[in-house]
Amino acid sequence: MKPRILSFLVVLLGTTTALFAKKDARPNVIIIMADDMGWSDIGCYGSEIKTPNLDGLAKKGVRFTQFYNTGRCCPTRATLLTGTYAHQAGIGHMMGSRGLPGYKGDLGKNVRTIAEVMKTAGYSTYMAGKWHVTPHVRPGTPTYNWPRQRGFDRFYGTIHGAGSFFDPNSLTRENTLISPLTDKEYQPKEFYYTDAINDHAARYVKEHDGDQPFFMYVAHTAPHWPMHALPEDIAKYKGKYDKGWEAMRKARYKRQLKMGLIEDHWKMSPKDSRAPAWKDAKNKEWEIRLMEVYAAMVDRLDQGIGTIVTALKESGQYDNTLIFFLADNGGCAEGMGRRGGIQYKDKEPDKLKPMAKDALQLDMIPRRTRDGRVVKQGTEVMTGGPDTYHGYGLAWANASNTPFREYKHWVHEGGIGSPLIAHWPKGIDTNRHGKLESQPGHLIDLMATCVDLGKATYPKKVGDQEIVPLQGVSLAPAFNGKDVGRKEPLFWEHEGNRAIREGKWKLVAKGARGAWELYDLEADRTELNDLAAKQPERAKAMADRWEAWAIEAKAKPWPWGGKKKK
Ligand SMILES: [Ca+2]
Repeated sequence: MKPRILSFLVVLLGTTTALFAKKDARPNVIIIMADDMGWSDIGCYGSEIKTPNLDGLAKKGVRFTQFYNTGRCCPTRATLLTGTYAHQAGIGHMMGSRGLPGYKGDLGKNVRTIAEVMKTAGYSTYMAGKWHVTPHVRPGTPTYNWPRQRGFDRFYGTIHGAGSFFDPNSLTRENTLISPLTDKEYQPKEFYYTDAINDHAARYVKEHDGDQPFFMYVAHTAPHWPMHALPEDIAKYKGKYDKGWEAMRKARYKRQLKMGLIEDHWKMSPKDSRAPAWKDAKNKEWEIRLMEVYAAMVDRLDQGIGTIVTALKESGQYDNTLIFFLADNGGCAEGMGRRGGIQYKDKEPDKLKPMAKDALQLDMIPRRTRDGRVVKQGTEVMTGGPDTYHGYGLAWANASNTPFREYKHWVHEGGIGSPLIAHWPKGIDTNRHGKLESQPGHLIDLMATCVDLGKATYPKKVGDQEIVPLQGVSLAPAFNGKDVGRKEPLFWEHEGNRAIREGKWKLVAKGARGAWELYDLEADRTELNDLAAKQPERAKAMADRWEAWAIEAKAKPWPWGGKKKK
């Protein structure tokens, strides 16, 4: 056959195949993440907070009981986005360089985001919410590491990591910093950031056009401090926390046992000794209000997830969309705004100085509301409104992380344990609906899952740049109860807090100089019975493995003080 005829036939065949090809069968993927939310803070993980939309996804999906984040905002985002450990992506700590390879504070060129990878497989890519993987957040700073330059077709959200929910710091549409008051594209009755994120996510779903699937990353800032919520949501929780944190922990633990989320033989960790007994707590009304507002924030987040789900249903995309829901780190014990007496950020609180409508909000803690009210902290101000700025504190965070120990920053289970709901009508068998999946999973697996389901190719090189190899495994087999085939242990490092998990064994330490503790998580998920002294050989072998990883993954050299004592 003459070459020309052959090529004609090939083209003809190709065209015919394309004409009769079905719509792209690959799923859309939506990753929704909460910020600073404990393992037990949603209904389907034991909470009293009303989260009917998430519970609905869990009922027709699968809940992972041993899913892990990195314990902190920036490293979690870097890991989730790239499928590599945060230090490999240059974000071992927060935004800002520490002058070490793993601690540059700016997302590296040696890693690719899920959006960048999925685009090469023909996906559309959208993002709404918090970015937090670059130090360049102010007007006029370089935008090479903003979402639009890291693979996303559309972006609405904040480049920085925290701010007011009524007037967020570094609010950005596409590549332009904006004021919520003069944003022509979005003028709700009252601006509230959680709603703004969910509304944009729903809008991207509705406006998605074409046969190709989409990947969307919805990165919430709720319920990270400040405790800001809308009055109608706070009202729902009035009086719900009057019995205090111990009662809340006990009730959640009981529900978790009943649901089968935790094993009967896992004892609840003791109340953190730094948290006073509720009967001795000072400022009870003030403390109660903090938790009421926190609950309202989670409630509102859930309401907005309902909006996204409705958008998927109305646009006919619900059945073939995989939705993941998770948290970026455990409940937060930081004492933001909790000192006694009224604290002002503004040096001249008595002079009314409203902020111009079109002025950009660039303060993490605004000095004033837009209409000129000073923002206050301390125990004399009841939290919730735009003129307040508080964290809910250690004692409530202890209850958020029921039944585990520790918090955001640490890599004990309370810091790194996250809910993970996977919901996908087309891809999860009905006999798995509402089931619990106990195979461990980690953020590094989300890129691997997307690559797997999107039939994408994870690159070895982009141009001349070598790309860090994919670290995780696809979680898709686990949706239907199959083994994910993990061959490597899971590793953590944050501020010298260290851990390695190998099968049921976890070796963990607090701080750069803290001693290693060894736990059998099958017997003792709440890390109460340290076996390091009883099994020194196992502890040594795991510690050696962690050290080798730390050097290879650039967790070391680290900036956490002097040399470790031998
Ligand atoms: Ca966080």
